[in-house]
Amino acid sequence: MPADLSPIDKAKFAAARRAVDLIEDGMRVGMGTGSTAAWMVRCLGERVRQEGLRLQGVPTSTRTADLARQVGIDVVSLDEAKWLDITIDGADEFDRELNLIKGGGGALLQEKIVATASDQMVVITDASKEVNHLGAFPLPVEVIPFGWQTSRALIEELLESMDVLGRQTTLRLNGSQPYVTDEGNYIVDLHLNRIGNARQIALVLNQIPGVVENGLFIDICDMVIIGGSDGKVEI
Ligand code: ABF
Repeated sequence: MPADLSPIDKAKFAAARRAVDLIEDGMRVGMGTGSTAAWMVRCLGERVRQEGLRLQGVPTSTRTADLARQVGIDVVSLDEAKWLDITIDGADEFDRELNLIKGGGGALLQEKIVATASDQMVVITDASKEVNHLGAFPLPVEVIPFGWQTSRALIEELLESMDVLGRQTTLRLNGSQPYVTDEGNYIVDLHLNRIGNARQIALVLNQIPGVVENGLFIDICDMVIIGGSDGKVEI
C-alpha cells in the first residue's frame, strides 16, 4: 500500500487491490471511473508491468483511458473487445441486493454499457457507500442537450407518481455551464432521498424522450468488495 494515504484512500486501495487479484492472463477487462476505480487501474498496471500480464482494457471514460495508457495497460474499445470477462468499477451507493446508484462521476452511460457487456461486474468501495435503501445519493440521469428542460419537466412529472420521498431535480454544472459527459450530454440529478421501487424507476425513466440512461444499476453487479482503512476487505 502506498504510504501516507488517508483512511478513506486506504479503504479504496484495499478493495481495488483485492479486485485486481481476480484478473487472469488474457482477460478482457472493463475499467470503471472514479477515485476507487483509479486505484484499480494503477494496481492493474503494476501487475502488467511486473508479471507481464496480457490484457485488453476497455475504459469507461476518457479519464480512465488516459490513466490506463499511462500505467501500461493495452486500451481497446468495447467494439474491439466485443465482450468482457470482468468489469471492475466504483459506485456511489449499494444495497444488500447489490443494486447500485452510479454516475456521481459523470460516466454512467459508458459504465452501464461496459458493465452489461461483462460476464462479471465487481464493485469496489469503502463501507460508507452501503445503504438500506438507495436514494440518499442523488440519482444521475443523462439527457441529450436538445430540449433538456422538457426532459427534466417530464422527469419531474413522472416522479409525482413514483414511490420516492424527494422530487427536486438539478442540472449538473461545471462552473456556471452545464456539465457535459463524454457523449456530449447533460446530467440531471434527482434528489429522491429514498427510492421505494428502484427497478420500476430505472425502467420508466428510460422511457422519457431525451433520457439516454439513468444511474440505477439493477441486477448488474455480481460482487461488492468493501475495503477497510486497516487494509482488510469484506466480500
Ligand atoms: C464511478 O465513480 C461512478 O459511477 C461513481 O459515481 C463514482 C464513485 O467514485 P469514487 O470511487 O471516487 O467514490 O464509479
